[in-house]
This record gives sequence, C-alpha cells and structure tokens, in this order.
Amino acid sequence: MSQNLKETYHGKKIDNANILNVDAAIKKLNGSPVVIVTGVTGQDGSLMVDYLLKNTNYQIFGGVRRLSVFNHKNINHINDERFSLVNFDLTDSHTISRIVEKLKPSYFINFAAQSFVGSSWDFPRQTFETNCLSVLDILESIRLYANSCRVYQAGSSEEFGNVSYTPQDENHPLKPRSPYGASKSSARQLIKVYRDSYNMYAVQGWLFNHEGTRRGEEFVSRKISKNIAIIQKAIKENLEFKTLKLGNIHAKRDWSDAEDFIDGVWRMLNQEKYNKNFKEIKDYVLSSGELHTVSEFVEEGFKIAGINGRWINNTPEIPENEKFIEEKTNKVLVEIDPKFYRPAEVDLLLGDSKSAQEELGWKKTTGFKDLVKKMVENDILEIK
Ligand code: F7E
Repeated sequence: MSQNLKETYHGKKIDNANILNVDAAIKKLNGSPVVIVTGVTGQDGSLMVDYLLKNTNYQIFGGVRRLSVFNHKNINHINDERFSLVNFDLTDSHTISRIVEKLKPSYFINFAAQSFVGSSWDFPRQTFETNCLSVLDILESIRLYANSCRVYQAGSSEEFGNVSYTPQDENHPLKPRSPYGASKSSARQLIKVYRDSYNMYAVQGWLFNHEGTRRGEEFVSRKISKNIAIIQKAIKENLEFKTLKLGNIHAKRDWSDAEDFIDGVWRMLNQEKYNKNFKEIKDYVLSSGELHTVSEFVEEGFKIAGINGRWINNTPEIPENEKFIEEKTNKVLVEIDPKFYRPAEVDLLLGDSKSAQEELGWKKTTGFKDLVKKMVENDILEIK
C-alpha cells in the first residue's frame, strides 16, 4: 500500500474533498475563539496545532495548499473535532482575505513559507512572494476584517546573516546573506510598520535553527540523522551503502528542539503587560545558546548509532577532501559534495535568548546532545 493511501484525518482518508473551502469552514464555526495556523503540514505548524489542542480550548483551522500528492505525515495523528484543514495558499491574496473576513480569527500564526535557504537562490522571486508579499496580504486582511487578531510571523536568525557580534540578540542589525534571509527581514519591516501604524498586535520572533523528528529531510540535521540510520542498518546487515554527502560542514549553528520554540511563540503572542498599547510589543530571539558545527552533529549522531568514526584530510586548502570514516573498517561514511555549497554562506549563528527568558519566562528543555539523540533514535526506529 502506498504511503498516500495510509493517510487519515479524523479517521478518514485525507483527500482534497475533506480539506474545507472557506464556505465549508464557516459552517464548522462553534463559537470558540478561532486560531488560523498556516503551514500545518510542516514541522512548526504541526507542533503548534498539537500545542494549541493541548493547552487551549480554541478552534483551529490549519491552512494547507492544494496538492494532488499528500504530504500530511506530520498531522496524521490528529483526531480532534476542534481541528479542521482549510484550503490556503500564501500566494493567493483573495483566499487570505476571505478566510480572515469570514473566520474572524483571534490569532493568525503564519508558519507557511519557502523555508529552505538553499533553494532561495534557485527561486528568489517565489521565495520573496511567499515569505514577504504574502505577509503584506495577511496584515492588510487583518487590518480590514479582524483588527484585534494577534499575528505571529515566523522570523529567522538568517536575518542576522553576516553577523556583527556574537551572540546575536534583538538589537543585532539585519544583514541577510540569502534571498531567504532578505525575504524574512523584509517581512519583519512590514510587521513592525503595521504594528506602529495601526496599533496591531503583530510579532515576529527571531527563531534560530530548530529541529526534531518532524523536520524535513533536506535540512542538514534530518539529512544527517536519516542517513545515519540507513548506514547503521546497512552495516548491521553487512550490506553496501551510499556515503552521506554534505556541503559546508564547518558552518556553526545554534540548534534547538522545535518543541521548545512553540511554547516561546505562544508566549510572544500573549504578552499582556502592554494593555492595548500594542506599538510597544516586542519581538524576541529564541535560541539554545549552544554552538556546534555541522561536523559535530555528524560525530554526535554516529556516536549515538554506536558507530565509531573520525574525520580525515582536514585541510583548509582543499575542504572537498575531508571525509568521515569508520574507525574499524576505514569505510567512508561521509564525504563532501560541493553541490551542497551555497553561493553565500552564513558561517556562524549563535543566539542570546536572555530577554525571552527574563521577560516571557521562556526556557529551553532540550540541549544539543539530547536533540541529536532524539532524532537519530527516531530515524533508526523509522528505518526498521
Ligand atoms: O543548513 C550547512 C548549510 O539547511 C544548516 C531553516 O529552518 O534555519 C534553517 O536554515 C547549515 C548551513 O538550515 C549541508 O550550508 C552543510 O550552513 O539545515 P540547513 P539553515 O540554512 O540554517 C533557519 C533559522 C531558517 O529560518 C530556515 O528556514 O548546514 N550544510 N551541508 C548543509 N545544509 C543542507 N541543507 N544540506 C547539506 O547537505
């Protein structure tokens, strides 16, 4: 049976017929406050829905794009009448305004995006339209039809880009290095302009890299954990395997558990001390404050899988020659493929989340080693 046929939603097979259009969504309204979450098939959107179902009584509409092939793995487990899927496309301003006008949300949480930095050079215009112009449409619709709605726009540490100081906090200048970073920092300006101009409750967190078992497989953390699981299985069964191919393994990132950030986002959306003076509302950095290279993620991951390995040929002159080999057999486990290099790299991102901790009461619960462990162990189970 194919993966698609196994997909269920409220116990039924997911197909486009049970993803509501706006008129059908209106009939579902039950009088509770409405939260619209976009990007619910992705990591953050699906975690947000889980969080809201657990911690609020609100009615949640998850925005999904119409596709003929389904990608609903991250929401298959949800079986709750308070959650409905609604047709939504960030590039269609008519749909955005109709949804906001008719559903009159109390919260609009925008996690939908072209979120892969690497692809933003291949699709710069689509990235900008999806990540920035759509935010303008969301803000305009909310201003016109639901102006007390609280808006969260997913911001990114990629906005800091070519960093001026470390660690980066809320005062760090925006210096993006990719069309993705530029699109997110432009969206930030719009959020602030609407907040200042119309006293709207609109916030945009600076979220540093955040990962987990629902992470898409092209992001480096999941690519590593998935491939380690595949390689471990092959080694155990004495089979041939493909080496894991990576780009810049010396990039340094501040990786967190995505689940920790969802709580921080909800706290950003519920800052009560401003008493309707929403122009004063603040955006916050969320980060773990731990810095690691991609190569350290690789080392830690293989260690968890019980495979002893080490890097060889570590010379700055020819970085392409670097390899991670199995200690016992000298078999190559990881090698460099320049295909994964980016036209401009962000070498280091390390966040300072002191303000979120002190002012929002937010704190992380999972550190780097536990995060890698959780991801690798999950992928080992999935591969079985
Ligand atoms: O890359 C390097 C790559 O694609 C991390 C998104 O959620 O976080 C994410 O953006 C680092 C980069 O994430 C491979 O060059 C090496 O330096 O996992 P990533 P990202 O670009 O940091 C920010 C905060 C967001 O907002 C984004 O939406 O790893 N790297 N080798 C590689 N990266 C990938 N993807 N694949 C490689 O083979």
